[in-house]
Amino acid sequence: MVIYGVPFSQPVRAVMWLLLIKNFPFELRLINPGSSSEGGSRHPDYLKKFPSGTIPSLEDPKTGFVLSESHAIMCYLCNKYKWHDLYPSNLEDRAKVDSYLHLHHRNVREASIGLVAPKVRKDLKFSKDFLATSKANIEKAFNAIENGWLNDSSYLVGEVMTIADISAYVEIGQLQSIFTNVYNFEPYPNIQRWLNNMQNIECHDDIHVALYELGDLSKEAPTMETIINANKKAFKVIQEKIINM
Ligand SMILES: N[C@@H](CCC(=O)N[C@@H](CS)C(=O)NCC(=O)O)C(=O)O
Repeated sequence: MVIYGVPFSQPVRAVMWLLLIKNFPFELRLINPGSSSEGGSRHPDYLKKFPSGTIPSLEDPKTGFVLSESHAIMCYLCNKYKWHDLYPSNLEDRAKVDSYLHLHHRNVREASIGLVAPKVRKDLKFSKDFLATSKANIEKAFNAIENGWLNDSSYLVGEVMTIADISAYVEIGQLQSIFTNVYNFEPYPNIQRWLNNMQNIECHDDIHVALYELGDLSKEAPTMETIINANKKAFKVIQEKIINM
C-alpha cells in the first residue's frame, strides 16, 4: 500500500498511525502539500490520480485503486482488513464513530487552520475575522467534546479507542504543551484526561516525531529549514519502523 503525504500533516499522521498500530507495512511517498511543482499535491501528475489535490492519498499498486480523504482511507482499511477493534462492527457504535468523523471537518479540524497554520505559515495572510471565526468554531467543538463525547467515557465512543480518537488526537493533540504549546486546556479536564490516555497508545511517539522536532511554537515561528528537517527526521523514523515490522 502506498500512502502519499508528509509526516507533519495531521490527516497523514492519522492514516500512518492506524497502519503502524496494525503493524501493516506501507510505503510513504513524500508529496509537498499545496505545491504545483513536481512532487506537489497540486501538480498535474498528482491531480490526475487525486483530483482534490490533498494529502493523504492511498494507492494500492496491486489493483490500481486510489483514494483520498483521511477518514475514507481509514474506514476503507478497517473494512478491508477487518480491524473492527478500531472501527466497530456493531452498527450503532460504528455510526457514532462515523458521526465524529463527519463532525471533525470544519470543527475540530479548525485547530490546524486557526491555531497552527498561522504560527507555521508566516507566508500566508489570515484576516482577523477569519481567525476569530476559526477560534469560535474550535471552542464550540471542544465544548461538545468536553461535555458530550468525553463526559462519561474514556474515549470518544466508549471505553475503547477507535479511529475517531486517532483523527481527533492528531488535530487536538498537536496543540499540547509537549508539542506546539498553542492552547490552554485548563478549562477542559475531560479532554486533558483523554489526551493523557492517547499519549500512551502504541506508536504515539513515532508518529509525532515531526512535532517533537518543531517544538514550542507559541513564541516563535519555525524556519522553513526547521520544518523540512522535522519532516525528514520523522520520515526516517517511520521508514525504520516499517523495515522492522
Ligand atoms: N479532509 C482532508 C483534509 C486534507 C488536507 O487538508 N490536507 C492538507 C495537508 S494537512 C493539504 O493537502 N493541503 C494542500 C492543499 O489543499 O493544496 C483529509 O482528511 O484528508
